[in-house]
Amino acid sequence: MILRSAELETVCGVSSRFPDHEMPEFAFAGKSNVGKSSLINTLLNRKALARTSSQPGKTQTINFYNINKALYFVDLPGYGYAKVSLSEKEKWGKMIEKYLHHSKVLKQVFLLIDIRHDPSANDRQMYEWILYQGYEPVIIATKLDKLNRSQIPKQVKAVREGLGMKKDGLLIPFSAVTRQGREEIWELIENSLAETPEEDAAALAEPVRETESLEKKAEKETEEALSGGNQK
Ligand SMILES: Nc1nc2c(ncn2[C@@H]2O[C@H](COP(=O)(O)OP(=O)(O)O)[C@@H](O)[C@H]2O)c(=O)[nH]1
Ligand SMILES: [Mg+2]
Repeated sequence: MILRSAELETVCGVSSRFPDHEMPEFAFAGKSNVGKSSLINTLLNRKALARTSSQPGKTQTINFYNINKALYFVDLPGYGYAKVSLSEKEKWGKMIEKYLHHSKVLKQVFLLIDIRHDPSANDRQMYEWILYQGYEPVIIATKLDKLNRSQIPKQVKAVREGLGMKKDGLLIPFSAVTRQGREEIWELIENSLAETPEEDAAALAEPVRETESLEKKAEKETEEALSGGNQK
């Protein structure tokens, strides 16, 4: 992907309407402080487009980043921050649910899990939720640089098992520090984008065939009418 532009285009609060556009969306979910903003910045080669924070749980918004005027990254609100009230927690839940349920252009959901820790109850709930909405989440195991090489396989296993992932479920270890995993994530996004025109083509093929057959029918009727007329 050649990055030509990236900008934060829309910030949605609880009662905001989500933007209405036809471009494919890729959403990022995960508990606050897991490294969502850092991942988005790394993918976009930007230092601080998505604000990283030392104050987790502050942003309870859904942020839409327009990339190349062709696709969107959607930064979902971080969950699981202990210091927010129950009503705040309900708010993020409703927002995420509303988004997952309503987006018609959402292509892929990435769920971020800190590779150092076993998934929490909130992580599992989020994973199930994404599945329930009909999406197969790709897991990004963040902060890979914080582990020794020898610890990685064990932690990957812990994340997989903790979430109850399917055997063929995708997990990409990632580090915003070393940028490991960046190419793999872009590859997934690009593959997903490449599928779009085919789907569109398939959707378009139907009416085209119909039009053709209608035209043929009209021709045939005209011919019949004409030949009938000649016979008289
Ligand atoms: N070592 C390391 N630190 C990271 C990584 N990703 C994020 N962080 C740090 O973790 C904190 C939270 O990151 P942020 O991207 O704001 O998380 P968010 O709340 O999920 O958006 C910040 O201090 C980041 O610098 C990573 O891959 N490696
Ligand atoms: Mg963030």
